[in-house]
Amino acid sequence: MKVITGVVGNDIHVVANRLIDLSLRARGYEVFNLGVNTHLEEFFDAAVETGAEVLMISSLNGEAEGWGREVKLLKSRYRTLDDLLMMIGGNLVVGSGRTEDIVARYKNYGFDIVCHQVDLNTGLDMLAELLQERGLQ
Ligand code: B12
Repeated sequence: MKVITGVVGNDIHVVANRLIDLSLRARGYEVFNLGVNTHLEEFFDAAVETGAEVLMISSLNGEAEGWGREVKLLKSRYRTLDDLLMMIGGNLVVGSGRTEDIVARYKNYGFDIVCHQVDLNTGLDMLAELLQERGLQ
């Protein structure tokens, strides 16, 4: 199972990105890590190029809030990405907010799994569960 990962926008927090890379590999995924400072289009380009099944985005400084709004529009330009499982985690707003509201907002942007301030292993368990539900693992 191929996974694209990276940190969206002008976000340089790299530690979680390294942990995500290592943890995904330890769980047997094939990882394409785009690193920090990655723009949304670059994630979709990489998904097309690699044929990845999962896109796992991090945002630590919270700026994903701004990028999130563009997900549906951008994704609709890539006809081959209809089945791409979209996941996002980290600190998903600047400042604070109610987790239920934040999760609902990002689901509306088009993400299948939203992990606002959820630890990595819990998030990876959620991914495994959804892949199993969809008969992909
Ligand atoms: C180290 C650090 C920095 C370093 C980064 C060094 C580097 N190259 O990585 C420096 C000093 C450069 C920095 C800069 C800034 N930072 Co900073 N930084 C931190 C700090 C102290 C630790 C981050 C870290 O590495 N944690 C360790 C990792 C392992 O934990 P984590 O990042 O939380 O990730 C865990 C989970 O979130 C989860 N996770 C992450 N991504 C994903 C994705 C998925 C799919 C899943 C399931 C889980 C998941 O997994 C990880 C392990 O469980 C945090 C505060 C904190 N205590 O968290 C602030 C923090 C992230 N920074 C913050 C801010 C605001 C900034 C600056 C904007 C400050 C400024 N005014 O300049 C700049 C941003 C610059 C930029 N362009 O992005 C804020 C963000 C606030 C927000 N979202 O509202 C924080 C939360 C501090 C705060 N409380 O205000 N920062």
